[in-house]
Amino acid sequence: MSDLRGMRILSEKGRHLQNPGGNAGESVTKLRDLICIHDGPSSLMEAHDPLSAMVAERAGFKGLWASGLSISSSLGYRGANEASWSELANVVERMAYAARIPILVDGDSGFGNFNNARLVADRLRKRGASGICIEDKAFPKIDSFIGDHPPLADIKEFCGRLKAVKDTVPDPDFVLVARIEALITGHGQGEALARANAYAEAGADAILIHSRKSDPTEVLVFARSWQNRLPVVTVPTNFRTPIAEYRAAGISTVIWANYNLRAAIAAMCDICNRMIREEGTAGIEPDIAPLVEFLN
Ligand code: SPV
Ligand code: MG
Repeated sequence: MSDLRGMRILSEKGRHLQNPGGNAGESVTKLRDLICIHDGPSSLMEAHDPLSAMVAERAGFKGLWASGLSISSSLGYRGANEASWSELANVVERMAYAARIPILVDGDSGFGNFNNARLVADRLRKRGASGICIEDKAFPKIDSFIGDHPPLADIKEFCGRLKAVKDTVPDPDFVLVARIEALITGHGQGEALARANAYAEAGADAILIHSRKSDPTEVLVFARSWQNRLPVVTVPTNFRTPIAEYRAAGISTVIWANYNLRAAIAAMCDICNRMIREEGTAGIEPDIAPLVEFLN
């Protein structure tokens, strides 16, 4: 049977899907604390809707990653900027309303040039986000794990996007994470470090370094060379590494980028298959959340 503790707590606390307590305000500082001060690594758990946000919060996660890929998938889009920024903002607002822990939003490449990036960041903040991550690719982006690598954004142009976000979002605690795709695109450590330096100068609060390899070596090498000039965030989507290794390399934050969505897909597939096979629901009833628990 699946673990339904999260769902039970929702009802025990009388928590409603629409939580007027919301996320805006107090939680902004908490994301900065998680990413920038914590002696880490902190964990940000993926959520793609209010329900997954609440489940993650109730399980004990201190912060959320509003994953572009997961939100796109749950809305029926591919991870290729098919969802508009306003569709993303609608989901983020509902998540922020449902959970009190802070949300770092995956802003893809910023939905355009510097002007789009600043507008999206500001609107997301107004709708409950505590920070945004933007990556040094062009718009429209394609997911880093799909197909060939598109060219990296020009460093100066990408710095313009970062500066525009910093200049526009009035809250100094709103966290701007600059995501570097140099390793994913095979440009190597030198390019990644040059970009990290430029993005720090442009005002980023943290650097997200990503890898497509099946082990974390290049991420750990980057983190050790970078020496925490800004906090380093990483996304172990392709590798299973003990947290202690990230800690030893000085990594501040680990993003579990798609685990809630993948868990939900697996559970839904299992239940659908069993209902067809078993021609009834008696067998599955003990394994799913009781109706009353998510109505409360
Ligand atoms: C996402 O969750 O959309 C991400 C992280 O960007 S990853 O899929 O690992 O690139
Ligand atoms: Mg993404």
